[in-house]
Amino acid sequence: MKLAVVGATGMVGEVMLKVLEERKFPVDEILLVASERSIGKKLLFRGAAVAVIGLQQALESKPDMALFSAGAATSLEWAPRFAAAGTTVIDNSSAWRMDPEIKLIVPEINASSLEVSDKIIANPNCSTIQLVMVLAPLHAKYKMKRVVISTYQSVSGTGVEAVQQLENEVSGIEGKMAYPHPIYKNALPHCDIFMENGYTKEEMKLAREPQKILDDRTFSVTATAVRIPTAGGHSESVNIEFHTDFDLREVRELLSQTPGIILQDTPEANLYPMPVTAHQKDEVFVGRIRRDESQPRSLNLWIVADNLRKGAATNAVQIAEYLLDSKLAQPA
Ligand code: A2P
Ligand code: 11C
Repeated sequence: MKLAVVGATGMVGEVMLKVLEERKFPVDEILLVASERSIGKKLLFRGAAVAVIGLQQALESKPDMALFSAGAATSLEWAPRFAAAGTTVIDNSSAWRMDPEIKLIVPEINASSLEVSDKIIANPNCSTIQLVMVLAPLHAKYKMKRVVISTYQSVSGTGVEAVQQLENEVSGIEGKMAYPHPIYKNALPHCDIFMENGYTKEEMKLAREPQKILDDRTFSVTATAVRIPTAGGHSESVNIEFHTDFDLREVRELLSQTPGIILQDTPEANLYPMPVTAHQKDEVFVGRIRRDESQPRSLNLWIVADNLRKGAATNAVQIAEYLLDSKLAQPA
């Protein structure tokens, strides 16, 4: 297996390498790819120093699979070139997610829709992945009508410059600003860019991606996405209205039995999901499960996950594992 990691020097790329190692993904040769300015830089993979190469050199090496996390512009330009060369691309950018020809995959939910002909596969947005992991089993049982979500997203979702801005502000150092305002001691109702309809791009990803992943347009999602001064881990307050009524014990039972989900719902012992406890974990944590007493058949809950892991790197590696296990992508 010849595997390329495009964006290997980035925040998600670094976690991808760690996750590939941890999960013992069967790599015979790894190609670490980044921008021109990083060519020749050495990164560690499984204890060995590997030199970073450029996209053209990686393409000429014809990897069997490529995990892309180098931004939408790089993916738009280069993913089709790799796909044409026979590489199966798993793309973590927003470039292909809503393309009707491209599948948007959370392995626990819809990996079985994948076929050999899928040469570009999209990894959903981080805040979408943790949301749909919890929505999927509930939707299958009670059928959702409407979801209202507010997010509390960490600075690591924005990238290195935002992490640096928070660290600078905590230490009282003046530096480059990744956000238009201070983030320390603050909350910005502003994740990604504003669209013409007054929503942010992040809010529109949350509104649209779940329907594609669950292959159902009969429910609707509305979102407010907020950036908060946490280093890593996104949190979400979610209100779901169902068509069918539920039993709270049954909801807890269902979620606790769903692979990839950990139920943390013992409020009397102060046990509920938090970014600090979800950090470096691959699972999605859910708690604060309670009936919405303001209207029938409605539920409130709280979801937390490590946005760089299940929200990005782990989900991408799980797709690669599925492709290998089901022989949809094989070493040449
Ligand atoms: P580089 O480190 O050389 O800039 P992050 O999302 O953390 O900012 O990381 C982005 C990743 O995408 C980095 O590995 C970065 O490489 C890579 N990248 C950015 N632009 C390009 C490009 N034009 N070609 C290849 N890799 C790119
Ligand atoms: C954030 N969700 O936290 C973003 C990061 O579309 O892949 C990931 C952006 C994307 O701001």
